[in-house]
Amino acid sequence: MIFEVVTLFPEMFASVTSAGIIGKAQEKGALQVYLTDPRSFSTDKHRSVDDTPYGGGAGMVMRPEPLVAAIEAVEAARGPAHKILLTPTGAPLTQPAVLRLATLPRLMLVCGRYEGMDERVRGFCDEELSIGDYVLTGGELAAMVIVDAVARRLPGVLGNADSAVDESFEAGLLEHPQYTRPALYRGVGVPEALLSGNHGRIRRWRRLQSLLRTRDRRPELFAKLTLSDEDRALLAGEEP
Ligand code: 21W
Repeated sequence: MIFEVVTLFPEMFASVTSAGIIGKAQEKGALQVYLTDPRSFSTDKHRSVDDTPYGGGAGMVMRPEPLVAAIEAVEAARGPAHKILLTPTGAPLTQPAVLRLATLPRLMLVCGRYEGMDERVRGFCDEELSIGDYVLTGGELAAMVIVDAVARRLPGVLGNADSAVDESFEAGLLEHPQYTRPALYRGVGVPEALLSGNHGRIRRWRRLQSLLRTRDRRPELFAKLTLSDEDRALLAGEEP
């Protein structure tokens, strides 16, 4: 997978590209991240990338020309990409969207700064994504979230032990609780089922914990689940 990031702050991406699992995956050749600064495509003498908004008001708006020139130069140099505009008004990122993006050969992540970007840039992108309902200072952290979430779904990025871990989240459930040693920590023990050595009992305990957590903490996810007969029996056994 090739990630193309268009950003005024390419140095922000060092943390993603040089550290941890994603850094390793890049060294192994499982993914590549190219960074392109639209400021290099600004043609005025001050290399400006923003301007005041038509109609007035506070703040600055990113000019369309340097951004679109950067998008076009990236595709001319390395080939067509699926182009994602990062914007607070985009569709919220979900794990199904992450899985869909992980099937594509080349993703372009177009980041804005200032108070937003000229509306006409939208027409040059294939979709618009947000990472949630809170306000960031730019699209860079959102782009890094997408690189991280998509990269860990690529073959050869995670070890086999890790790759099954989010199956329950991808099935619309929250994870069950986990414990490691010591068996007694500051007066708090480990649930007896996990110490039982009975694999069937452990699996049922974990399934029930996932169901209960989802029901209590994320009722909107729980409402979307199709419960199996076993799920209903587990929940019925739990409740008086
Ligand atoms: C913050 C851009 C506020 C635009 C009238 C019209 C990308 C982001 C961003 C930013 C505004 C994402 C205005 C979750 C985010 C991002 C910077 C609004 C004022 N007035 N996901 N527009 N949250 N944020 N501009 O902030 O670019 S994905």
